[in-house]
Amino acid sequence: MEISALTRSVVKSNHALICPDGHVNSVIPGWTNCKTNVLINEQMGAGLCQALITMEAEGVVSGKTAVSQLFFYVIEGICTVNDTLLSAGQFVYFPPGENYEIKGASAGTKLLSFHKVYEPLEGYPTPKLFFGDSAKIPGPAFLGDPALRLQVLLPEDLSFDMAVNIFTYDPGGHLPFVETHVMEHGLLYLQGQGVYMLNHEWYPVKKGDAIWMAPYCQQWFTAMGKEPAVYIYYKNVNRFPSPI
Ligand code: UGY
Ligand code: MN
Repeated sequence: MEISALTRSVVKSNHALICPDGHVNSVIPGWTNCKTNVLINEQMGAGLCQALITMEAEGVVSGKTAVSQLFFYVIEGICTVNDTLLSAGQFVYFPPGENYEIKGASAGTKLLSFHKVYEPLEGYPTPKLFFGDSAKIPGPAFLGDPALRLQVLLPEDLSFDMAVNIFTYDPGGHLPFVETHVMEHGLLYLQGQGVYMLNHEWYPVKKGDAIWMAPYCQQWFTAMGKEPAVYIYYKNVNRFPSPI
């Protein structure tokens, strides 16, 4: 018998692991006939919001961005975003002040969203709405290790203050060193499993798990099992992190 009092999920001051067994839905105005799990947000001390949306028949996710930019990635299924058909692996970026409408989804379609308040940069235009396809984005070896491949989904352009990347690790592949950095991460496992070290604590992780890493949360990962481990993650970038 499953013990319902046990979970792998933890919420700590500088990191969190949120596993599917703990998901509780939120009602979001304008997001109807869908299940929305807000996995990470400012309430836990984060500088981003990350949500998982599961569409039901007749599901609609619509609204207008205000101060935040909004990124949607199709994990599985199909849907129409502002009249453009998207399927698994495809994504869309909405800058602040943009109307969005997602509908026509097959029941069970899963979307991941990242939301971040946009920080303008003098001399650089606010990015424009655009669509992309992770299948068309190259995944070069990370820091010279062919067991690790990194795909960068958003343009590497100073207009953007956030990055969204997909990291693929062959079984046994691991980060080359313990990262200690000011940038924050929100992350979702798309495939496989492994062990994450967060602030010197060790967590078995797998497909469906979400992780929040606050600035300076120390981090290291190794993939386990018979298939590559794949996660998609957010990172704040391109802005000076202290007042000037
Ligand atoms: O981009 C990154 O900082 C990345 N290497 N971090 C991570 O995967 N935890
Ligand atoms: Mn990192």
